[in-house]
Amino acid sequence: MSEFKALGEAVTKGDINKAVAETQKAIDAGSGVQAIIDEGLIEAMDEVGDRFSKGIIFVPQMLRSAKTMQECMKLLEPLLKEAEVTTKGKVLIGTVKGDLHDIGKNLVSMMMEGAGFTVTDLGVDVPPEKFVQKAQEVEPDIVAMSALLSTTMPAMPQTIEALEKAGIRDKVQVMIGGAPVTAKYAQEIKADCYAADAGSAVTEAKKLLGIS
Ligand code: B12
Repeated sequence: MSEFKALGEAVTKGDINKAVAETQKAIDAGSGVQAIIDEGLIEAMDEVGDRFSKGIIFVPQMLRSAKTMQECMKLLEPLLKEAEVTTKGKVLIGTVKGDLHDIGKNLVSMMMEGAGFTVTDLGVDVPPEKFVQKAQEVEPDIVAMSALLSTTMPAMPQTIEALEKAGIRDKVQVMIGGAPVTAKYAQEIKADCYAADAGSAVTEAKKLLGIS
């Protein structure tokens, strides 16, 4: 975390003002947006998760760090979107039922938009029927689901089943991700694709749609 040590520390402490100032400093210094996100913000959030697991911090502190990261992302979002403008395809994305984690999902959303996809974001705690209803409405090429809790992962196959029942499963590609999700799990639940992070989500989305 060397280059972004001060930023990382501000995020882990939940010091919004300091973290936003450090993000701006990094942008002004010409650091790459991706590096700021990966080596500054995400590394810090991993540290936060680790401290939470060990019982050093609790939900309020975790929430404060999440809010801090979100405020930093507001500065980075326009830079991520600068890249491309043409529509590569339509993506419908949401965090599955019961799950309120949205930072990773938002990052995937932003990267997809930055890469030229048109993204419809359903937000968090999205039940299978809402995915289905919106998919019928916007006719996406890809339905993307995020889950951060092992207890909410089963909502992914439930959503796939709901798409099947509605007769639209074969009209969309299903992509899944989130910290506890794996490629093996994607295979098990017959999703079309898994990606470990927002960058590879874009690469995989392009592969799925046959775009280079
Ligand atoms: C911030 C946070 C919270 C915040 C969320 C705020 C928000 N607006 O999102 C709050 C405080 C609300 C929270 C609550 C809880 N949390 Co929490 N939380 C975290 C924490 C620290 C960081 C998550 C994060 O934002 N990471 C940064 C982002 C950028 O990474 P990411 O989400 O993994 O996303 C990347 C990839 O996974 C991938 N990706 C993500 N989504 C998708 C989707 C697609 C389609 C693709 C392709 C890729 C992809 O790309 C992203 C970018 O590269 C994690 C620890 C961790 N390191 O993951 C725990 C963690 C996820 N939480 C955990 C727990 C237990 C909880 C609570 C149950 C705590 C409690 N007792 O109340 C509640 C559950 C609330 C609920 N119903 O959802 C556990 C989950 C354990 C498990 N495996 O089930 C973790 C792992 C902490 C821990 N080590 O114990 N949490």
